[in-house]
Amino acid sequence: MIEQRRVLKTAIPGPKSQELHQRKLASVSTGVSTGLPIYVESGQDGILRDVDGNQLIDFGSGIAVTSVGNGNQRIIDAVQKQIADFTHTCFMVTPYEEYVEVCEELNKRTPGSHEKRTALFNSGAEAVENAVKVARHYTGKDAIVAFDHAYHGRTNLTLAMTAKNMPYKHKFGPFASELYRVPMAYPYRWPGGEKHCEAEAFSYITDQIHAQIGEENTAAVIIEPIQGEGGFIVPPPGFLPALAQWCRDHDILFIADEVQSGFCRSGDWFAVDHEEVVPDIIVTAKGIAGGMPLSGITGRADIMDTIHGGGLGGTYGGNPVACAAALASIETMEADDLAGRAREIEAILKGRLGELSEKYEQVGEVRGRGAMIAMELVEDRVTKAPAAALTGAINKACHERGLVTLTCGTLGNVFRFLPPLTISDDLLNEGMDILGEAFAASL
Ligand code: PLZ
Repeated sequence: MIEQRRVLKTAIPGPKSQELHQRKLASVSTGVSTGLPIYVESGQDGILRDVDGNQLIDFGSGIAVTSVGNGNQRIIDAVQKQIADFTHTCFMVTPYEEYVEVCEELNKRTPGSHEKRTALFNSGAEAVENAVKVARHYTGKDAIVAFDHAYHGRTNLTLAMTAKNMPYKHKFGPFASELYRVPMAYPYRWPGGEKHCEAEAFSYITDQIHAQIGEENTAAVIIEPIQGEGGFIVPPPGFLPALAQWCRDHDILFIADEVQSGFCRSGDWFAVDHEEVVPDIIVTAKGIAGGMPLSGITGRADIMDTIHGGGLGGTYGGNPVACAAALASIETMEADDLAGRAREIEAILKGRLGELSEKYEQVGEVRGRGAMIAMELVEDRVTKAPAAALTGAINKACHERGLVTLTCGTLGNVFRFLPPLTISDDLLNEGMDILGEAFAASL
């Protein structure tokens, strides 16, 4: 057990971390960079302990993964038992119950009461790729529509769907074809103003698909119901239901990428649940398995079961240890009402960020749902010029004070909060105190 308390024994990063970092620089490709080079020794709930004995408050959850907390006893027990039983057979060679049970859980908990089927993979990007494969196979159409500010992964196909050039796409092309991008319903920056965002975005997007691609050529529209890496952009109420309905009316599949927003993160099991949107296919990963690599696509049975035997799979997809962890995570979320906890976290974070927003004109907007909250920073509220340098400076100042924070946004000016759902109120508030100090020190 790690005491849930911030402890700073050395400067951040400390000498042992610095030494490890020298080894990293000499051994790991420059392509893989680290935001905060403290080398982690152990972690539990709201705390990460580094090799120098510092205890940092975790506002990142390894990018929205450890929602049930590091050091979660249910996960430890389930993983240890599964490792002792067997670690791998390959589900396509000789199957096992844990895989089936995770699929049953996903079919049951994802939106919609219709018959569903699931397939499991390893990473979010791999699952997104498979959702695209299934959509093209089922519809017999090629075009896939993604959005400005979208993030769907780093593989070649998903990079074609990901919006941001640096660092993801730069010089890594050419990218897969038949991927199209349309504007996102981004209330804070909608040209016609926030009030008109929903209606204007909907007609702009559907007109563009009609004119530039053709509904009859469009296999699927894929959207993050709350955009993650792109800046925690929450579309205006009504936008997702209208878009999903339009897709249905035109035999286009509506795919929700809930890799980041899913599994209680947004204050409900899935972010689409807030507006009762039922996707044809939902993509899940990250929070599903408490840190073990696992992802899935869950879709209408009639879609998922058109795929020929052997058409989907992979050596490790639905690995038994990852599945055991997923079952323990889901059990924890249910037993401990982590969706409810995410809503409590939202209230605390939005309260504290509201105070910052009153104090500093640079806080352009506070937005998000559950334990997926962000503030967008601007030079001033009139021009809304993105304040990327300030965002980076505050992030660094938080790190130095023992708070693990993350930024995001296509323009690099969004500060995001993704604490484990098991973090204590005290650590949340202490983290927000640190943020306030870091803000003041960075202006
Ligand atoms: N879809 C919505 O958020 C992963 C990326 C971190 P993988 N987001 C974190 C980085 O810089 O690589 C993500 C996501 C959404 C898909 C993915 C991809 O998931 O498990 O990283 O492949």
